[in-house]
Amino acid sequence: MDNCIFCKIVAKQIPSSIVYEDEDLLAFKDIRPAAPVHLLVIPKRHISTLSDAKPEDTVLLGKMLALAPKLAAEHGCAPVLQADGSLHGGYKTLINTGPDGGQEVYHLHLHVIGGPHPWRGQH
Ligand code: DGP
Repeated sequence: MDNCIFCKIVAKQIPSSIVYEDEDLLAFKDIRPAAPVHLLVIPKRHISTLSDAKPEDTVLLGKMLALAPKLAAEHGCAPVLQADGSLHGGYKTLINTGPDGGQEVYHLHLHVIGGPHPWRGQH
């Protein structure tokens, strides 16, 4: 899509810190990180919002979600069981949808946010 910043990132027309790429997906670092790890997972094909995804996009949506734990592990924020039985680490996955959902960029993206951050302990 012509005026979409994330389509331009997919096309490598503007720079980004890419952490993962395959034929369907791209993942890169958020330019305004809300936490030590803040990645965005996007479909390469333009889908404006989660509400624009079609039933035939179900596998693609599943791929996006399944990539989150892999990226979290690679970036050191997967939950890890400690020797004392406590669980440390972890990350948040988030899709903002539409104005009331806080969506700024209208190309579907999944936030993967890890490390201590202001939302810790909140819903
Ligand atoms: P959202 O509110 O869910 O639409 O979040 C959009 C996110 O995209 C926001 O956290 C900042 C990030 N972002 C916006 N423009 C760029 C960009 O040009 N490059 C990168 N890497 N991230 C961007």
